[in-house]
Amino acid sequence: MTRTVLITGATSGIGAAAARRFVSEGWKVVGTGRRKDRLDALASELPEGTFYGAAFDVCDRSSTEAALNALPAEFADIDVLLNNAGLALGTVPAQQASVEDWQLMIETNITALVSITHRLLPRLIERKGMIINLSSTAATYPYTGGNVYAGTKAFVHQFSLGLRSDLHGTGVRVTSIEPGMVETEFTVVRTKGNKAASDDLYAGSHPLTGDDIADMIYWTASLPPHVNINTLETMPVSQSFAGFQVARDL
Ligand code: NDP
Ligand code: 8X3
Repeated sequence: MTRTVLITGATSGIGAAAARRFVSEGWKVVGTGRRKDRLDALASELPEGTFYGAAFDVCDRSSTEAALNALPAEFADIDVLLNNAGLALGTVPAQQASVEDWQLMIETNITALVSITHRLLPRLIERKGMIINLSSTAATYPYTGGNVYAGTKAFVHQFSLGLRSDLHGTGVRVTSIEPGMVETEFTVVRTKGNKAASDDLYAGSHPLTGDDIADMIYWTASLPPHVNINTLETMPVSQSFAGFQVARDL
């Protein structure tokens, strides 16, 4: 039986790689994102009938609802919800950060994610489906400038575990995927278009790729139905942990 995954944020990075991976494994994919041209390009690249693009802003509740209501019948039976759409904005300490950036991260990474999850839960329960959420190593390991972004990802981690508990006995699986550095458009977005800063960050570091994370996402989804991966934390070998900082003479 062909299964269907709905991937938020399929226009680039991890979401686009996951869309290609699921289709290559015989799944149908509903891919979302604001950039309709990217969704159209993905639809043309993939075999006919395997990909349906739904262009909407996840922060706009009525567009989200309209898009989900308008899914064609052959893509409407969602088995897996991959909550991937998200962003970081800014790398400066809290005391220099923009509150508008903070609000947009909270709206995208938390409010939209819980709203779409709530909307699809009845169908996922009916189909004994699965929810895969994109958290981050930032949920666990603080770094300067991570502030609200890291907080949103800590929410995603804990929400995922809470869902596991609430969905006890339904057969619905829930996984929190928690990567470190993955080279995507993430840093271009975070720096508001500074491609050079993004290139500098990843240069020579052999970061994880969208395809690496798509492999892990697909693996969690393809395990037998009695197996649940609660959290999956991953980093490139080139990335690890640093110590605490100490201020003198305060
Ligand atoms: P990209 O910037 O490459 O992709 C982000 C995706 O999210 C895009 O498809 C974008 O679509 C979508 N998106 C963002 N805001 C909205 C919105 N308001 N409405 C609809 N879609 C939106 O980044 P990644 O692939 O790296 O990020 C994917 C997820 O992985 C994010 O949740 C991120 O926090 C997480 N992550 C990333 C890591 C990394 O190092 N790259 C590490 C750990 C976690 P569009 O712009 O077309 O709307
Ligand atoms: C993305 C990884 O380290 O930039 O979530 O926060 S990091």
